[in-house]
Amino acid sequence: MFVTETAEKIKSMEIRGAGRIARAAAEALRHHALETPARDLISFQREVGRAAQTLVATRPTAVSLSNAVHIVTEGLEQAVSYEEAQEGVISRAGQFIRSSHEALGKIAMFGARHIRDGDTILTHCNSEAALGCIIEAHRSGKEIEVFATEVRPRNQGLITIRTLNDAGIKTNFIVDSAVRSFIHEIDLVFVGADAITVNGAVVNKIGTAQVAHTATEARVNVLVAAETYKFAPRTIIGEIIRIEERDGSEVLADEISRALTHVTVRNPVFDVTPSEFIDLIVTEAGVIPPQMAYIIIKDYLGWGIEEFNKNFETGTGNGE
Ligand code: RUB
Repeated sequence: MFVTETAEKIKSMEIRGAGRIARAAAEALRHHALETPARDLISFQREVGRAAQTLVATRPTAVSLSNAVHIVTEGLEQAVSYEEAQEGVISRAGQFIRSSHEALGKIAMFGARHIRDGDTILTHCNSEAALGCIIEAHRSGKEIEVFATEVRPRNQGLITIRTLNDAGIKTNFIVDSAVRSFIHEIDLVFVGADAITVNGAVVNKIGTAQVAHTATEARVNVLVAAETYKFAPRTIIGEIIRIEERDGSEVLADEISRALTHVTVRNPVFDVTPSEFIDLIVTEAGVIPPQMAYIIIKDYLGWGIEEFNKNFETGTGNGE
């Protein structure tokens, strides 16, 4: 079944990166709405609900995933017929995917304006939103150079340097721990985000906080490129973003760690960069200081504290 396959691919990171994960989940729900044998309203709602849960459970940190599922399934419970419910899921999924691509286009345009001719940019991990800005700056004729980190343990930096190379951008590939050594050659840091909390903290690939801290100490601006659906609505009600910790075998081969009986390999794959280490967040709704995260959650995602209060009042949920 397409949903199970997509969920497996997200878990194994064959599909990865917060934006791609979100679009894949929307596509899986669209496909499921068309293919599920459920042909009455109640079973259709149940089937889509189950598929949504399967998808959301795959990677806990990427808020884009739960936001995409929320957007695609919004109104499902209120539908009065099977046809209305099915049509709703299909059209909202299509709309989400289209708007996600449009958002990337706008972010690239806005972000590129912050890159000056002659700039050297450091990026960490592989973010299509961040790379979009860098590539757009290059496309518009600015002479730029990039430093890209390796990104232990899954080496997403390799995807980044291939993309930059294909775009014809001069790129330096460095190990993660070399950031401090090169920071004085850097004019600007550009990274992506898996989640942005109401206080403007950015959750992104492990190591981002170190990069941002190093950059701030060296007076280098840190820009985050993120679609508005990467902002985390539930942080308004105090929910903490869960940091995914993956298997230690991604860091150290089992045959080595098995022999080291006193050693535990820890593998958190994201970290939290506080807002004071971030200068600007480039969204499709505009370039904002991190302190404006609440506005994005409220005005652009369209569900804020009122929705959670409504849920509490009607007893329909624990604020979810
Ligand atoms: C990917 C990562 C990316 C964000 C943003 O981590 O941290 O910076 O997801 O990416 P992983 P994008 O490889 O573990 O999924 O801008 O492409 O959405």
